[in-house]
This record gives sequence, C-alpha cells and structure tokens, in this order.
Amino acid sequence: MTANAAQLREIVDGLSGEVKKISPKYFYDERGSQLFDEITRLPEYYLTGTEIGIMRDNMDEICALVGEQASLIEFGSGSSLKTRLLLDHLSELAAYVPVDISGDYLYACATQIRDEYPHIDVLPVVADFTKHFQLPIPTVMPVRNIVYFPGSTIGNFEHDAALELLRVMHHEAGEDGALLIGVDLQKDPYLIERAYNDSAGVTAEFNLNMLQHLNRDFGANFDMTRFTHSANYDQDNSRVVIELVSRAEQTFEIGNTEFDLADGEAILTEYSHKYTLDGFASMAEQAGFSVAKVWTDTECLFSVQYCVRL
Ligand code: AVJ
Repeated sequence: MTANAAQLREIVDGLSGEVKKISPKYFYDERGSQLFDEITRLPEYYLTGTEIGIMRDNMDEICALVGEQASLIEFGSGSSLKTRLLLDHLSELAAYVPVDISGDYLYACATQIRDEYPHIDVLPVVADFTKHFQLPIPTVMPVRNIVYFPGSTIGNFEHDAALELLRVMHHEAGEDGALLIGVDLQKDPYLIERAYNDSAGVTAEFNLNMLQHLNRDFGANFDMTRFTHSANYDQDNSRVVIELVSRAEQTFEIGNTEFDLADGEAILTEYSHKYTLDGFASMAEQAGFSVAKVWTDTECLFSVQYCVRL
C-alpha cells in the first residue's frame, strides 16, 4: 500500500500536539497483522483465548438469539477464528458482510471465507467503519442485521469516539437489529499489564513495528533502536497506555516536518480501555442499545455481550 495524503496529514497532526500520538491503526501493516496474530496466542494475552472459550461455551444460546436468515456484519476484516466459529454454527445466514478500510486485506479474507463457506453470501465492504456506510443488498432478504465486533477492539476508542462508533453500529443494525460485541473487563492490574508486556517480547516488537511501517510507507526516518516499548495500566482512566518511549534526545522526520523528542518523551500509540459491566451497559444505552445478554468466563476476565436496539 502506498502512502495516502490524508493519512500522512493525520499522522503529522497527531505528532504535532502537546502529547505526541499515532493512531493504533498504523500497527497493522502485513508484519503488524502477523505480530498481532502471534500476540493472540501468547499465554499472557488472556483476551483471545477467553473470548473464544466464552463463544464455544455459549454457542447454542448465541445462535438462538441471532436466529435464522440474519445478515452478519463484522466491523473488521473477519480473519479470525471467532468469525469461523460463528459461521460454523449459525445456520441459514442471509449474508456475511465484513467491513474494513484496507481493501487488499479485506478481499483476501473474503476470498478465503468464500472458499471455506461456499453456501454463504460473502459481501465485503471497503469502508471506514467509524463513519456511516452503505450496506450491500444480499440475494436473500435478511430477517435482521447482527453487527459483530469481537476482540474488545472497542477498547481502542476513547469514550466519545466509542459512543460515536456504537451509534454507527446502532444505525447499521437497523430495525430489529442487534450487536454482538467482545468487551474486555476491569481486573487485577497485574494481569492486565502482563498481557501487554509479554515475556517473549512480541508486544514490544508489535509496537516498534509501527515505526518501520511509517518509515516504509510514509517516508519517515525513525531509528527503531532508539525507542522502547512501554505499557502501563492507568487505573484512574481504566485503560492500558501503550507508548514508544524515546531512549535519547533525538529528532525524526515525516512528511517534510521535523519533530524533536526529549530523552524519555513518549509517543502514544494505543489505549486499551477496560470496562465494568455497568460501565459498558450505560454507554451502550446512550447509543440506543440495551444489553440483553452478557456471557463471561468463570473468572470474569472478558465478556461477550448481545445488545438489542432500544
Ligand atoms: C486489538 C485493540 C483489542 O487492545 O488488546 C494487543 C491490541 N495491543 N496488544 C488490545 C493490542 C497490544 C488489542 N486490540
């Protein structure tokens, strides 16, 4: 993928504020997606395994709520095992609609899914799912739309943006629609911090890879060896703060703009918000959803929630 002027502008803007930041979406070049895949299999990264366990344990109930002839609209490209788990068990799906901003990756995933599930109408949509987009019209008229948003990706968004995104989902779900969402929960900060500071160093590599991505695709000149991965749980704001910390006083360049970094100064690359069940329910309600069903694991590490339109 080549650099795009709007994205470059967004990156330069993010680095120009009081606190320097780069959106977590820039983690996901090819190498970044590979590294994230590795993260999901790390022993410390409880999120993915726990979510899959919850899905497996409650699949009958999930399927009964989704019903027949629904259209499953996934926010994200649908490369995951969780998607396949749903597609394996939901009978008579009217369509599967993965939505992602990266067309190449989306189409590759859609082709894979079509091969594995030839009976399902797979209708990928290239769109920035944080804004309203047009849904395709399946061959079979869906009974209802189910928006699927797994992985606690909602955690990347700050409160106002998360609320806005839930409102987009509410809109895309339409009448009689619902939202099936994975939400990571507040817990012992030690367990949370460990998940983002794994002993194999994969998360560190994932974080640092963003700089390489920017060097390659946006003409930046970051020196990766002069940054350190950092992930701390901010209890006051219930979120993991993931940063790249400068190991020296240095300058770097991107988009013909030069930036200075002090020794120890951080670039914020990601937030990962953790919710209470009540906290998520009240946000969902503000977006027009009522939480109809919550499934968790025995330790209440993670939740899968079924939200219906109010
Ligand atoms: C994909 C946003 C859910 O917040 O746990 C994993 C991304 N970052 N390790 C998360 C991530 C570092 C992940 N989400």
